[in-house]
Amino acid sequence: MVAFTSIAFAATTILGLASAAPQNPPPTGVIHRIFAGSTTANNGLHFEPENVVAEVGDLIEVHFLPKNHSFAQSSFDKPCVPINDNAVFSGFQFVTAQGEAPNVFTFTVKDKNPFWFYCSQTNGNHCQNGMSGVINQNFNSPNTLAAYKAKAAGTGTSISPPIPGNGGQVVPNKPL
Ligand SMILES: *[C@@H]1O[C@H](CO)[C@@H](O)[C@H](O)[C@H]1NC(C)=O
Ligand SMILES: [Cu+2]
Repeated sequence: MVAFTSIAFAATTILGLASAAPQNPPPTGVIHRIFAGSTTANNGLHFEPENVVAEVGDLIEVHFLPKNHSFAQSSFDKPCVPINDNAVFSGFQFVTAQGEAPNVFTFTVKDKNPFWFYCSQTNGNHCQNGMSGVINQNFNSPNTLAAYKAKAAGTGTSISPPIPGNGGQVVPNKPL
């Protein structure tokens, strides 16, 4: 029942995306939930999970916990800044005082390349303080998440990508 609902939800979401963004790969129906924020880890400056392995066509669904977080795409080489002007970016529209924000940010995995992400909140320097993660890290490469975080710790102010909501969709957070 739960699985069926998830798949139906994913199919609906992807169909919605398909008309807006025809370059999306066929959906697998698999959803990876990433929680931005934490009630326990690293004073809340944490993505859980922060190291995700996903297939092309899988859906990433970012849920937001308290504080004012975002989900933004960077490169490995330059943590805490957008990978380019077209970086995936949730925007800051998921502020919640308690529990999960009413909406989630979703996007489809388009390839198997490492996808580095960070929270671009400058109030408290979330990225410099460890709020980052990766989808499809190359485990044979020295470009590890630990290396990214170490580099992030030494960077200056974070920068948000230019287009809030870019590369994904803001949809209601449906209970499982
Ligand atoms: C959330 O953070 C962003 C970026 O720092 C800021 O522009 C926005 O006003 C904040 N929203 C709230 C409700 O605090
Ligand atoms: Cu944050």
